[in-house]
This record gives sequence, structure tokens and C-alpha cells, in this order.
Amino acid sequence: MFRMVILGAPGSGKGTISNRIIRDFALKHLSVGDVLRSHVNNKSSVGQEAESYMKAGKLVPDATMVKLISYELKRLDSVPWLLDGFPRNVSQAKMLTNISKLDLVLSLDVPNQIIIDRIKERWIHEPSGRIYNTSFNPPTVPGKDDVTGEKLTQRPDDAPEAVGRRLTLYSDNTKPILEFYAEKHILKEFRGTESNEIYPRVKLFLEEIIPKELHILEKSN
Ligand code: G5P
Ligand code: MG
Repeated sequence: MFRMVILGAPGSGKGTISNRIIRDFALKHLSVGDVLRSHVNNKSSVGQEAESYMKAGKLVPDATMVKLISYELKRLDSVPWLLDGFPRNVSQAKMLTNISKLDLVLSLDVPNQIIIDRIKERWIHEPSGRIYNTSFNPPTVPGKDDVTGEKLTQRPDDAPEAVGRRLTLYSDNTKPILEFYAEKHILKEFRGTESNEIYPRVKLFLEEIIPKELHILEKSN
């Protein structure tokens, strides 16, 4: 059973690269941020607790995250998956080790200044998690989702102050978490500034390590 995690700073392109991975490989994408946002929308008890942390660009407390992730991963017990947004610190990484064996941790390393410019232009379709950017991948009709035609929104945590806090939080936690996975020999880092340039390298690498039966072959026409 192939299982992988994608790590990277806020706005580094985890969602963008994940969407391409699941287009090319039969993995189930679990975006923890999307799961949390749907809890916030539904005003569940997890959502009510998470909302103020998320809006401020802080991490939701580990105890809540551990319960949420255990529940979500139990539902994916018999499928190969790609986990986006978890773990965010070494204690979450250790907890994940107790739930599941990982085959790969892929880390995106994109300079902060590039990220700050991208995030200003991000728009999302919240119900599906589809991601747009007014210059990189704009919607066909401005402000509307390509598939449903519904309104796009901006994330409350994409306000400049919260973005600054999210980037600092990420850089404080990055080194220990990367070291944790490097010691387990499952870490692979990709550095770059453009998802269109990073993804072909990611794909070539994944083709070598993801079992063939999970490769989605391109249609001939
Ligand atoms: P999230 O939702 O996991 P982040 O902050 O980790 O949020 P985010 O913001 O979702 O990560 P991303 O997925 O890495 O970023 O990036 P993306 O959306 O694909 O790309 C960003 C923008 O750039 C998009 O508009 C995209 O179109 C554009 N783009 C992509 N590539 C390019 C390019 O090459 N060029 C250009 N010009 N543009 C490009 O977590 C949210 C919050 O939930 C809580 C925390 O509060 C967190 O802050 N949370 C947790 N709390 C505790 N523990 C956990 N494990 C938690 N997980 C989530
Ligand atoms: Mg994301």
C-alpha cells in the first residue's frame, strides 16, 4: 500500500502539485486544510474550535488534529493516499508514525517572496477545494468556478498579517521535521520557483517509486 506526504510552506504549491499527482497516479488526496475549512463551514465542534486559530494563521492544537487525522485516515484504511497539510511539527510526525507506515515524504522548497506574491492572487472554490490564481491559473470566467459556475472566495488566512505568521511558523518547524524524515530515508526535496517546472521532475521521480499498477496511463486520443 503506497502512502506519501507532501510538505511545504503555505502557498508553496502543495495543493497545485497534489492535484497533478492525483491526475497521474491513483492516490486519494487528503488535504487537511480543506477538511478543516469544511468543518468551519459546517460549524461542527472541530470547526468552531479551529476557526480562530486558522484565521490568525496559527496551528490548530495537536490534540484536535490527532483525533481528526486518526478518523480521516481510518476511512482510507484500504487505499493508497497522498496526505497534504499533516504533519506540521515533530509531535504530529511521531503520531503519524503510529497510525501508518509512510513510503515517501515529498517537500517543496519555494522562496518566501515568490509565495507572498502568489497568495495575494489566490482564489478558491471552497466546496471542492479547487485552487485558482488570477495570473497563474485564472478561472475561465472571472470570480466563478470552472466546473460549477459558483462564486470563488479568498481564504481569511490569506490576509497579509496571517500569511506572515504562517510563513514564520512553517520555517520554525521545518528543520526538525525534515531531519525526522531524512533519518528515516524517506525524504525527497524539490526546490524551485514555478510549479510548471517543479512538477515534471516530481512526476519522473514518482514514476520510479510508485508501483506501476497505480500509474494512470494517458489516453491515446
Ligand atoms: P492549509 O490549507 O494546509 P497551508 O498554509 O499549508 O494551508 P496553502 O496555503 O493551502 O498551505 P499550498 O497548498 O501549498 O498552500 O499552495 P497552493 O494553494 O497550491 O498554491 C498557492 C497559490 O499559488 C494558488 O493560488 C496557486 O494557484 C498559485 N500557484 C501555484 N503554483 C504557482 C506557480 O508556479 N506560479 C504562480 N504564479 N502561482 C502559482 O492549512 C490552513 C490552516 O489550517 C490549519 C492551520 O491553521 C493552517 O494555517 N492546519 C493545521 N493546524 C494544525 N495542524 C495541522 N496539521 C494543520 N493543517 C492545517
Ligand atoms: Mg493547500
